[in-house]
Amino acid sequence: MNKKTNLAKKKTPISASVIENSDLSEDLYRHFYYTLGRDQVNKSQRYLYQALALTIRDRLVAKCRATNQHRETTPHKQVAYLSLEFLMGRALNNAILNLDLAPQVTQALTHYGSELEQVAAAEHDAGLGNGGLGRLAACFLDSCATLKLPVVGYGLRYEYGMFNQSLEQGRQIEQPDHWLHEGHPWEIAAPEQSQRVKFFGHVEVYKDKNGREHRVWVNTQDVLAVPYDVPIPGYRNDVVNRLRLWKSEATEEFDLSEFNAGSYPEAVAKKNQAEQITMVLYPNDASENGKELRLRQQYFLSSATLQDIIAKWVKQYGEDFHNFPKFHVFQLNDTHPSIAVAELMRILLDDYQLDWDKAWQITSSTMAYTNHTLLPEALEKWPVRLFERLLPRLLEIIYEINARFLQQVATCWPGDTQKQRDMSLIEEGPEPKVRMAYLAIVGSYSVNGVAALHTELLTNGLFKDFYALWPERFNNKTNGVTPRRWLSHCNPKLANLINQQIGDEWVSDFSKVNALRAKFDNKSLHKQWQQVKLDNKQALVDLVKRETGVEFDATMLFDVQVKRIHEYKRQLLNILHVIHLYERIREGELEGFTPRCVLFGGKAAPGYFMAKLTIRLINHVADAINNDPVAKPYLRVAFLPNYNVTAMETICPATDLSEQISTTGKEASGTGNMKFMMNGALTIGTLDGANIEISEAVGLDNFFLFGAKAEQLTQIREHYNPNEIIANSPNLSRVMGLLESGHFNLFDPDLFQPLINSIRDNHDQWLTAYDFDSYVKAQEDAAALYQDQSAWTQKSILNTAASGMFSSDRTISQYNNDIWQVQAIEFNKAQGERNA
Ligand code: 26W
Repeated sequence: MNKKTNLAKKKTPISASVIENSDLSEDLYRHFYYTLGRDQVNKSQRYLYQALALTIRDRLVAKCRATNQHRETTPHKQVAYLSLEFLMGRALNNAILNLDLAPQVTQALTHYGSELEQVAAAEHDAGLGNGGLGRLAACFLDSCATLKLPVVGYGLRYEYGMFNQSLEQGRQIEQPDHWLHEGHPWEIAAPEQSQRVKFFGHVEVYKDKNGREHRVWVNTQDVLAVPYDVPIPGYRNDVVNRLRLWKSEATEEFDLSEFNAGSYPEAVAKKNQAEQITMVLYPNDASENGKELRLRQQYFLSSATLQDIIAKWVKQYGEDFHNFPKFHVFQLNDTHPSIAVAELMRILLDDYQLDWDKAWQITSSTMAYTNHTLLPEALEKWPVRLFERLLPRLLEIIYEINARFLQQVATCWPGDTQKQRDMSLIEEGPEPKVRMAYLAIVGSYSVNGVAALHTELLTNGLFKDFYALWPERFNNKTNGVTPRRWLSHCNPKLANLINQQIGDEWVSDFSKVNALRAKFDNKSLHKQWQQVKLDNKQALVDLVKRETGVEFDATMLFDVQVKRIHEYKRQLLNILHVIHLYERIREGELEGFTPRCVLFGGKAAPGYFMAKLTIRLINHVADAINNDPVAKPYLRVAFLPNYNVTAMETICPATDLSEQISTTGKEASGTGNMKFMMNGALTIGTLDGANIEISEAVGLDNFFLFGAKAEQLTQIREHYNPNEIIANSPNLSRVMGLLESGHFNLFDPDLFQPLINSIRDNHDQWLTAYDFDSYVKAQEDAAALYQDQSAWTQKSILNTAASGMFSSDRTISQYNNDIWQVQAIEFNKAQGERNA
């Protein structure tokens, strides 16, 4: 439909004749006209989006019910994926893709003079996560539904998700993300399945008539957990799984008792306190802040989820838990929900009177733990004192788990008291703390890392004593991402081109993308491949212009680093390289110079000074370069504000060069690296996390490798002398010279001194100076290759072709084969439709 008819239609009230069209059109009309009470599409497209979402939701609900009914009639094992974060992004297009409704939706929207793209843009991202860990959970849910596995996601329904980032004079400003403000059409509340979660109080001991001792947690302040279910559609397979998000509310009697006592304001205050629990997502990525509210969130999620599942069990099987491990697995997404280990013990011991050994056997054969980070500052430790006050009964249970565990340690290493101290769940010191990772390991039958190197570093380093004790518990599950969102949806032009070349089976069996490999040298494919990239780059040019005012040029090399801002991810190294390119331009060293646009994006934790300063440096450097007419033909730099899932959907299809430059040994896996690779970017990267597996899959000829190797690190750190390295490197000296001259901070002399000092510090953990020269060399190789477009395109195709193993479908199959062992449902279409 052309623009003119669009406008003409927009003014016309929607006529009842719409009802005569297909079912979907009728439903859309009904929701728009009756559910929402609208009769005109106004400029914002908001109501049309809501009506469309409700229309699609109807279809999801029908399939979800059919999926549930099928599962309820055939007893089966199920997985609960517990995560404090689910970074879902937008849901509309994903549902349309997975349900194969695009033609009908497009048709239905013509009656409103609208296009899907505009309507979809009205959806707020569900930003219930910080970064990698939360987005991984979202990709996993898509894969579980696509593989028809009975997996339910359990998380928190934060009122405020990840903050919105804007920039003021190059500084990050955080704004609250009230994403529920206009309602969330995808969720369905199930208040009848609410659970009570206990806090505070104390433990009383009594003996029953048989003389058996019982412990009861009394005088607690209870909070209600109300579930909201979000449907998760599989890819064109009629399966719809669920994500259950808990919202905290005050219990009724709480209000009443206070109210009756004449203390209305106090009652309201307590209500607020209860509702605070799920008010806001903590915006910390990789450093824990020890806030009490965070522990409350963790316990709230764990307790509500376990009670929910146990209540269903008891309803179906009574209080016999004998077979419970045959039917349930709890996968813990990092240590954040690891209090679940102690909570399941509490429920079995206190609520159902199981003896310790039986309860422990059940707990330790149903819990499985995934570790996502090696950074010591990210390892959660909660003060014993806090536990004692907030969760007194849980602390008792943790002490008992520890006492029994330390017996095992003593048996294994007789007389080695140091070993007992090292492995204890309780860290000694002036402020004793509970080590949550150790609790998770001791209580789980499986412990996994998220990339080969990461798992190796866990078993040889961080968790080596536990590995010595229980080697069979440890396993690797290299991360993956869903090719539905990260290729089919976000890059439809490339997806179509791939379909033309090798058919479309890759969408649900991504190993098939390997068939592209045979065509890497096909000249007519090259042309089309380049055209797709150019179109995608133009879309990013528009986004960057709109959001930052900076003009990118789609014919230049697009060099992109988007991820959380953290010292270990080394955005600083990248900006030093940008300064190096700028120096070359200023000095006229332009031989073989490949013009490039460098894009940065990412949020810094609000309290992370160095990360925030790095954002300022990037913006100051970008300003200097973008305002220098000499640089314009060669170099443009932008920092895209508010990087999120939706932004990545435009960024990764348009990227030529993917920056994965963390200090070796620090990035557990990375998943952005996989999204870029699928979309045909080449990677410049260190041998860190999943980069290693990426470089092996595509071959080192098709990957720009640089930097220190993991096995060299100890030695490098021992004698590290960055000042000497700088002095011996003409390029780095020149870069540091410009930076230290104040060129980028003329009105604020010492502004960037902390960053400069960190580079020059002998104890710089991130080894920025060490890797600089080899980084520049790898960048030169990339730049030179880009000038040979045919050679570049070959490698681009080879990258997509080799990305088959980085589908989260592969990852989830491995979780299922090695850890969960649940059955895919055999669901015939006819049955699904009948039930619907
Ligand atoms: C308690 C504060 C806190 C918050 C978040 C500590 C740690 C985290 C996460 C573990 C950080 C995170 O997202 N880790 C990332 O997980 C991804 C998925 O496995 C990996 O790809 C990334 O390498 C890893 O940094």
